[in-house]
Amino acid sequence: MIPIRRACYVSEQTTSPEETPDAAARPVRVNAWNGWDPLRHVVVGRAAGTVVQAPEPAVRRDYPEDGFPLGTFGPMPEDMVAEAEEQLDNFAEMLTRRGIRVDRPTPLDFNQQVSTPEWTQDSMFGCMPPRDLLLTVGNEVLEATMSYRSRWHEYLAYRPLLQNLFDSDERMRWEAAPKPRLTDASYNTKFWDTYNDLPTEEQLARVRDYDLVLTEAEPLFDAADVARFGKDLFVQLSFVTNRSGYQWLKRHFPDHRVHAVTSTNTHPLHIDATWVPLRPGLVLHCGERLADAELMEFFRLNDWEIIEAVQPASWDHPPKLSFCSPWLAGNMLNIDENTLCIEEKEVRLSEQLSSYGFEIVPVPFRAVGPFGGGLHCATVDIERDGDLQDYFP
Ligand code: ABU
Repeated sequence: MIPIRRACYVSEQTTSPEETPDAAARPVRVNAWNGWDPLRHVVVGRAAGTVVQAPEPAVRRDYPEDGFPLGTFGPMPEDMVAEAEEQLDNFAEMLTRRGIRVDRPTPLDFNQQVSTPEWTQDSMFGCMPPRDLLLTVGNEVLEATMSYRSRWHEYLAYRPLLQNLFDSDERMRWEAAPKPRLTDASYNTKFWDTYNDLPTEEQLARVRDYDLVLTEAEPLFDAADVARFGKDLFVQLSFVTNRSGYQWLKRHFPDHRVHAVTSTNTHPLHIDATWVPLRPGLVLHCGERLADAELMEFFRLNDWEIIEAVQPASWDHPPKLSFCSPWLAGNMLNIDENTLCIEEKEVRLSEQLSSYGFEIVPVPFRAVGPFGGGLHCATVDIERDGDLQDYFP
């Protein structure tokens, strides 16, 4: 039985304006090993320019009632963009007021045709979440391969920022995984013709056996499929991360233990609402998506407590045009190991986590969901205090 009590909310600003340190003046130091050490510097994404992308083999976008029926594409509605931008800006300002340095990407015109010598894609996506694209491990920021053609060029929105990190911190390692070819050989091109009509058990068997839309023609991964717990990195095999992507990560981080994981999620897409690091010894698990037995055993053997997340408030009302599940509720940002930013309507989840001693910062963020994610997706930590530690000795 999950103990529930009233959440302990903290005010969004802990210091008076005169006392608030000038976060932008902080010297740049790239350093982050986990999801809970005290946050000093973060990237917050932008919704402007997001496009419901043109058809491509990796993904099927079909919103007949919301205006983007299968095969059509175009910019997200202006009122939705404005609301999401406002929530992202307010979130960024709140973090700045807490003394955290905040950087933002430089948007591109995502509503344009793009190509490589091997394919042409009628539009980009311009998906908001920087978490999908960038992975900070220690003093390294790694650009993921990505696996949608519509996201192949998205790294360009982050290049000014990465260049600045590189110029400002001489210890920073700037890495990019091999740019994928993304020819038809990278996809099971008939996958979406049948997958959504399969019985749930059959879909789950396909997830377990990792027989999904991506082939193993080349390494593919999104950074948001990696959960960082110090020396241990957990990589979810998903619609956007294949076994070869996991192998690449394992070889790229030889000093880490890199684990491949699956869960009972019929539509696995990023680990950060399924298996969420909270603090040393405590992880949040989306109970509907049973984690593989080996993963559970690994945590339990090391005396970690696994909290089953309560049902999200957004259960009955997934936002219009959103391709995220209601479990986005668990997609939260740690300010430190005692303080969590949680979407303001997720009161039951806030109460649940408050009962474990967390202070909760409620953040209005529902309007951002249709642009690709929640508070964790919308951010990438660049600096957190703390060193590499082994939490599973
Ligand atoms: N990166 C968003 C994950 C959303 C979900 O698991 O439903």
